[in-house]
Amino acid sequence: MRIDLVSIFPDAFAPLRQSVVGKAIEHGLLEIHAHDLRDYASDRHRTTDDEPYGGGPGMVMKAEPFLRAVAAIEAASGSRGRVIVPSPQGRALTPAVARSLAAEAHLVFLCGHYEGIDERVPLALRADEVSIGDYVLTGGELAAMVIVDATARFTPGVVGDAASVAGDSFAAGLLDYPHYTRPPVVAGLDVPAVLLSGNHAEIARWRRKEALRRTLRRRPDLLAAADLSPADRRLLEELAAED
Ligand code: 9D3
Repeated sequence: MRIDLVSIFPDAFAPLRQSVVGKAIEHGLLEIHAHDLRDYASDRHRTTDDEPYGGGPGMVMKAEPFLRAVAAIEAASGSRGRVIVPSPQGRALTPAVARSLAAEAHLVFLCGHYEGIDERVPLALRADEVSIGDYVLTGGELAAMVIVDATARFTPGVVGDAASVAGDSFAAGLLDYPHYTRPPVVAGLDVPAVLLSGNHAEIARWRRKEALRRTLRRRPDLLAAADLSPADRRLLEELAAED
């Protein structure tokens, strides 16, 4: 997959060269190009924003630099790509959205600042606007990196263990169970005995119960939407009886 990112802060994308996504780039599974929006401005001050039509506070990112950047990316790559505009007004990023983006050969992210981008950019490019949640960021760059990271996990070969993507907590609709590794005592806290028992059926049952316990306490909204087996419902009854 090829990913192009357009921003007035192209250096902000440096973290993508690290970690799991960085490894995917090194292995040739992903190709990432960061572009400076100012390179596509038309005046000697390299202006990329202007006052809002209709008045009001702040500045709006001009349309033409983004449109010229997308045209240059298309000319250089030989494909238009699916254009994504990270935006607080977008549809929510979910595992299904990330999975659908992972099926594309080419993604182009246009990152805004200030009050946002001229509405004719997403209209002209038939872009998808995507939000990463109900909180306010200062710009689209961090959101673009979150979307790239969540998408890259669904690209075959990026996450070493495919079972870890398929068995992912959100894929199952529940929060994950608690994890432990050596040593057996940390800060006076023991590892739950069942995990040292070697009884794999009991371990699987304990993990499912703890996943249900956490989801019930922390994310009852997820639990309401999850499709639960009769065994899950019995575990939930046990949890209800515990307190
Ligand atoms: C200060 C301007 N705000 C007026 C009420 C609106 C606003 C515009 C641009 C708020 C934030 C931003 C910058 N945010 C993003 O570009 C963004 C974002 C976000 O802020 N939250 C969640 N997902 C995303 S995706 C892109």
